[in-house]
Amino acid sequence: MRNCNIKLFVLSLLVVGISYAQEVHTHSNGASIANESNATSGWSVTSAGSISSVQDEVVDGNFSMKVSATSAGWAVASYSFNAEIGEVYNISIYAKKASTKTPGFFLWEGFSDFVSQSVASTSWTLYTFSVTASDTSAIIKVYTGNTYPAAVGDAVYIDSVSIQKASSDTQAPTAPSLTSTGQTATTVDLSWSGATDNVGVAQYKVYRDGVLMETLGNVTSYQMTGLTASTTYSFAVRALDAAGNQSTASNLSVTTDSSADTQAPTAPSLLSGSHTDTTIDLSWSGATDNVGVTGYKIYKDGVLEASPGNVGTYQVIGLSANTAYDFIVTALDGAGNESANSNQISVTTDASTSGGSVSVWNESGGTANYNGNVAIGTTMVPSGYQLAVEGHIRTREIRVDQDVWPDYVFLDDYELMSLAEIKTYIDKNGHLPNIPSAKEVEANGLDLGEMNKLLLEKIEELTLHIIKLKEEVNTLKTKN
Ligand SMILES: [Ca+2]
Ligand SMILES: [Ca+2]
Ligand SMILES: [Ca+2]
Repeated sequence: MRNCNIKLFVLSLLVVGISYAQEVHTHSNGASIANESNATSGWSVTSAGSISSVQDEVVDGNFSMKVSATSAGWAVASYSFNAEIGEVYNISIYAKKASTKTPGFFLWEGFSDFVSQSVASTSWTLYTFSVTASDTSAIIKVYTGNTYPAAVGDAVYIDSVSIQKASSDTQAPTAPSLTSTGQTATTVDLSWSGATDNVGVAQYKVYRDGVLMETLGNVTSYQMTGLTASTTYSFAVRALDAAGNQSTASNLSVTTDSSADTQAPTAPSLLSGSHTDTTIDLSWSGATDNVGVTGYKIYKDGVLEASPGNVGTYQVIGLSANTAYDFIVTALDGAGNESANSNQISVTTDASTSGGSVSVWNESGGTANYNGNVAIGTTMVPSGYQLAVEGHIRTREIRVDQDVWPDYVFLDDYELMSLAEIKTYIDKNGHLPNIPSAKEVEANGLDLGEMNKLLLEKIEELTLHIIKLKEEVNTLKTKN
């Protein structure tokens, strides 16, 4: 046991020792990961700028370094190191921009394959370079902005600078953790995380059943395509650093989906909308499918009524008025799988809008009204009338509005026919003057209001004649 603890202690010393022994960035300053200090030693800056050790923004340790532009011109911080021509160096630097300008790693010297990188984020980001030395003096540079001249206040932070000769990195990354985020009949989505390296993970290799399928950059997901349905595959991913050291493989078995879709959609939820005497509007929602709903079936009273496509509404037509119908809807997928039944709803059509049923009446304030003509016991209403009854009417009172009443008989200028004239008229026509004949009444019926007016007219005329006769009788008595 004691022996074991000693071995572990020695091993941990060895690991730490190897990690930092490879560092070429050996100066003690705020950006050093090996021997950090509150200093900027090893770094120089152009006359237009300044470099300082700061504590307000730190990604590693207690200090970082801030490069700021203090006057017009390029503000550039540089770090030089002795390089071996032809050697590959893995360089990693955390950086974040500290002004509106876009700082970056531009115009490094002494490398044959340097590619610049901008620092576009205000969050700490790790920038990695794998560059080949072409000179014994190599210089890495940080610019406070990408436009000339530098504006006063342009600034960038850097921290945790690592420069390592690739050939000296013998420490492999840790293995990533591999998961599957989904699959179809022919694809599997792979995702991984957690791989770390003393210098930096640079690549991932993806294997299928032990065969290398793809070498990827520093990404964390991959979709494996061209697979066979209902088949179990063994996938593996390894992390690599820039020196080519490979982590152990993380393995994962995934079985692809069946090619035949045998899973029916879920049942939709059915609602009724507006309806008339011959139509009912149905609507439904909520059906889902593992592949996709492609259509619906509508059943009316248990019989298939229609098979619309992938819609959510349907108008059932050609229905009978004032009739109840039951409806059910099912969902279909592209493979023809049919869902369970939706809820059943019962809808009654409106009463007919043609043929004089109650639905043509409107009710307002307890009074039903109708704008057309009404025929009772017959099918027609004569022109000029609005109500016709073929039969008897029994009631307690009928009141007939009258615009003219025969008071005119008693006016001075009323031309009262003499009894002789009346006799002549009766002898000739067989009825009183101004009174309809039996033939006219038989043909046109009797106008109650008009007839009462005429009868009163005749009574008034008769009264005048009686008064006149009385006067004549009195005159004759006097003479005798
Ligand atoms: Ca630091
Ligand atoms: Ca490594
Ligand atoms: Ca399905």
